[in-house]
Amino acid sequence: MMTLYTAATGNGAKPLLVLEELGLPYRLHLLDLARREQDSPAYRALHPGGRIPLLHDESNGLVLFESFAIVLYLCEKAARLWPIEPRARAQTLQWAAYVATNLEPRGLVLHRAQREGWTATIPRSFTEEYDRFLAVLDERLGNSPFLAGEFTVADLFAYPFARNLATRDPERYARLLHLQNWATDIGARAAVRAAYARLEPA
Ligand SMILES: N[C@@H](CCC(=O)N[C@@H](CS)C(=O)NCC(=O)O)C(=O)O
Repeated sequence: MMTLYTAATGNGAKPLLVLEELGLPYRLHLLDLARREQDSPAYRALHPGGRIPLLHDESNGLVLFESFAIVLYLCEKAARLWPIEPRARAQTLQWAAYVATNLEPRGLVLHRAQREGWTATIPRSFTEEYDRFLAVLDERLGNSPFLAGEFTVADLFAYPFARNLATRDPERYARLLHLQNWATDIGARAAVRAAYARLEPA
């Protein structure tokens, strides 16, 4: 059995989406980040940085953090969602890395600026660069139904970013029509709906 320690955030959703899509058995341990449950000594013993998500695989004792590492581990374990064929495998990594390294950090800066009231200090060059990165993603999804050509872990890994963009930055999201169509399709998957129902119970 595996236990996923997580919370209702973009990174926190990623392994849950993959667990549901793969149909692997797991226990869910939701942490209340606002109450700083991630700082408890018991949790810090698992993750010294006190961050979510974290996976404990009791079958082999592995304790793993970083959402990208966790989702790839799950795909390897189930031998699904991460293609074996080298070209498709590399493209899967490419698009997941594209989102994780170019889009998510910039999106987070803009979100924090909005929440904390320092949007006016962000230079135009920053948002222009962000828009260029987003345009590449949008164009890709205009040419392919899925990021790596076929449905892979890259689509599940990237979905929480698009979902957050839709609520945090609706004007920007409204300009990205292919991203919107793709996100509607991914969000309608039974596994994705099941994951969010567990993560964000009504
Ligand atoms: N790069 C890490 C990011 C982990 C991370 O920063 N998680 C945030 C939630 S998205 C967290 O645990 N925050 C807890 C805190 O701020 O104390 C990953 O992808 O797993």
